[in-house]
Amino acid sequence: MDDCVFCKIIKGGINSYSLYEDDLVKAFLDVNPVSKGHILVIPKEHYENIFETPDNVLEKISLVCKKLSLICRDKLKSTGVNILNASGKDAQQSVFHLHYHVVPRYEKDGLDLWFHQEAKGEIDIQNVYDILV
Ligand code: DGP
Repeated sequence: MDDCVFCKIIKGGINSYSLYEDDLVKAFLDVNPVSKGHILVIPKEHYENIFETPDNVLEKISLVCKKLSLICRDKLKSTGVNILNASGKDAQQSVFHLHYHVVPRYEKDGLDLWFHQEAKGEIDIQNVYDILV
């Protein structure tokens, strides 16, 4: 993918603060950090989103997210972590190469990455369940 910024990072065409790399996965600091130690974990192959990504790659990404969360806890003294993925334009994905955000959290860090909207009362949970199973 010639125009993909993360493929360029993988190929070395764009510099990054690389923290981890193996045959499947690379991790580096996000260029626009929302917290101290905000990291992106990506597959080396170009997969657009979670729907396209093979299971073994997702498994590896998950393990790398944990490994880096522990490093942030130990070295940056973070006291929590949010691990976030946006898959699809309607989920607010902006770079269309799969990536997981590892966002270390700190006491009273002022960040708010959680749901606060009212539950949508019009959603019929039984009906949704019946469709899904
Ligand atoms: P998302 O909205 O989930 O698709 O997040 C994309 C993230 O990618 C955003 O936090 C900024 C980061 N990003 C975009 N371009 C670059 C880049 O060239 N280098 C690095 N390190 N991060 C980038």
